[in-house]
Amino acid sequence: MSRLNYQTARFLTSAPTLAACPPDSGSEVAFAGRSNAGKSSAINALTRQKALARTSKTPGRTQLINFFALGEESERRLVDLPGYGFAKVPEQVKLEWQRHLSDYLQRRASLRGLVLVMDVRHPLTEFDQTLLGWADDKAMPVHILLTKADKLKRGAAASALQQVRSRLREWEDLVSIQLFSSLKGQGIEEVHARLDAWLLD
Ligand SMILES: Nc1nc2c(ncn2[C@@H]2O[C@H](COP(=O)(O)OP(=O)(O)O)[C@@H](O)[C@H]2O)c(=O)[nH]1
Ligand SMILES: [Mg+2]
Repeated sequence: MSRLNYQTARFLTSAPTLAACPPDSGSEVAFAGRSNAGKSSAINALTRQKALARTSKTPGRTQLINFFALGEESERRLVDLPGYGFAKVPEQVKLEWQRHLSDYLQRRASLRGLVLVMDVRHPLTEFDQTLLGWADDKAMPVHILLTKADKLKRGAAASALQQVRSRLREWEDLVSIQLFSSLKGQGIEEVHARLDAWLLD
């Protein structure tokens, strides 16, 4: 059982830039990942809500930083960051989003940790690695979800996990990694435990 009740998550606000984010007090955990990796589905699974974070088959729709509050107060938050890595967007727009993302990660004082969502079949894209570099610069802990684990057989999923672990061995103080499936509800308790540790610290 998690200590915080993630089912109480509710939409708080959306912000296009760091300046428009809600007050930087309390604590929050941000979810990042390539478009279509399964980030919105993971947030919905973790909060046991069907449509809290919108899921879409069209990548790149979510361009805003979306804030969800746990419980009545707004002092503990989950944050859905804009997805990255989609093709159909002009380079200029991509760069702009990357700047907002980097601003947020570098400057947000209430940020306690980053959940990095990767498709277990396509882990560690170039921008995933860029993000890990930014997190490392700030000594920001990262918890990696290798999601869509249901798409692989058990042995293949386990070996994907081992491979990502070994590639990130030099960062093992800051980075933890697990398998996850929003579809099957696999790995939810493990994420809740990590979120509890960050948000209740
Ligand atoms: N099989 C399977 N499909 C998933 C899982 N998570 C997400 N998807 C699918 O992957 C697509 C992208 O998911 P979405 O959550 O919108 O990705 P986002 O762009 O990262 O927010 C959707 O069609 C989802 O239904 C999962 O754990 N298993
Ligand atoms: Mg999404």
